[in-house]
Amino acid sequence: KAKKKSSYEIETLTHWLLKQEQNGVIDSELTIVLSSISTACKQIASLVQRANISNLTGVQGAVNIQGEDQKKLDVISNEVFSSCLKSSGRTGIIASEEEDVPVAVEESFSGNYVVVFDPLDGSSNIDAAVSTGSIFGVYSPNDECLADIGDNPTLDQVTQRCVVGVCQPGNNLLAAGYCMYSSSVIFVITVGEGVYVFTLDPMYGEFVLTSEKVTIPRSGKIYSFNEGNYQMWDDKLKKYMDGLKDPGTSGKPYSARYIGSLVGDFHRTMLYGGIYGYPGDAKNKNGKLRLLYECAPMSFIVEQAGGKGSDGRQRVLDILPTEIHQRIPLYIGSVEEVDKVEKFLA
Ligand code: AHM
Ligand code: MG
Repeated sequence: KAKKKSSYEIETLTHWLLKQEQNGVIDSELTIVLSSISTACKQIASLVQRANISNLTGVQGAVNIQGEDQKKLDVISNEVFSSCLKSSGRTGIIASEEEDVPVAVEESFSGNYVVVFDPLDGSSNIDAAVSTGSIFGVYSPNDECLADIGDNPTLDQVTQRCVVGVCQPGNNLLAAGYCMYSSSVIFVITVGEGVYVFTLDPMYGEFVLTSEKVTIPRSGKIYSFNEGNYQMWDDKLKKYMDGLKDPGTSGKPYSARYIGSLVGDFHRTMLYGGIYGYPGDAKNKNGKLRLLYECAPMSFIVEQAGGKGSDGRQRVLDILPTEIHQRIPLYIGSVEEVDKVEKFLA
């Protein structure tokens, strides 16, 4: 007979991670890396929540390597993430959307894991207190990463080794997740055995398990694209989009939902079904989203939930990055919806 669960019984993220370790799904080093990521997310959640009060809205005045204005909170969140990971002592290389190149964690603290992250995605929403998020992925070091480069390598050699270490296909991801800063703070994670959702309990200050083995509906009539770019799209894509708005025999067109924050738009898509897309267009052939920090981790998560992530032609997780800030078109969500757009684009 199954033991009745007490209504006071909760499962925290820390407990869940330890259970994964006990079951041999992750090792103790990865447990520490993931736990330090969750600490960074808690810290960013509180910074985001108080941004207007502590004067952390607005731009920093700097432009990142990708030519984008950095917000004050982009810069601070990057520091929070980096320092949590460095002090975990289990990370060897970290690569961030906000840094020019991946960095090797100093010898004295370093471990082996390679962590890629976008510390504050969708930060254009911050000043209006609309949802944002952090996205992360964790890889094992590849052979190139561990290659001997002598006792006194130059900074260039170290950087080069980091770049090669980070440029792995999403297929190699050991863990990926995101944290959404919204009406509640939601931490979503996969270690390759399904998708688990935790909610930050403001009373306990802990992430508490709220859904396990989440699955995305096979289809869903919600689309999430920035249609402002429509005129710059390829004709095939325009045709697909026009079709979604055609009520057809069912009498109901698809609904449009677009926050402009990948984490929020993705989270809704995973729960309700449908499709999120950021296509390439006449101006930006590969769209906007980054393979390493955004597309690959999200594709790992969606596949773990039974969905699909594609660049329109191939599976995102099969793409080998050739440069760290590489962008790709992204179509992600319910299997049938992603299949449908692929058919149009073929
Ligand atoms: P960011 O990493 O600079 O914040 O940009 C990524 C964001 C995504 O969260 C979102 O899906 C997309 O950019 C929105 O772009 P657009 O404003 O072009 O629709
Ligand atoms: Mg981003």
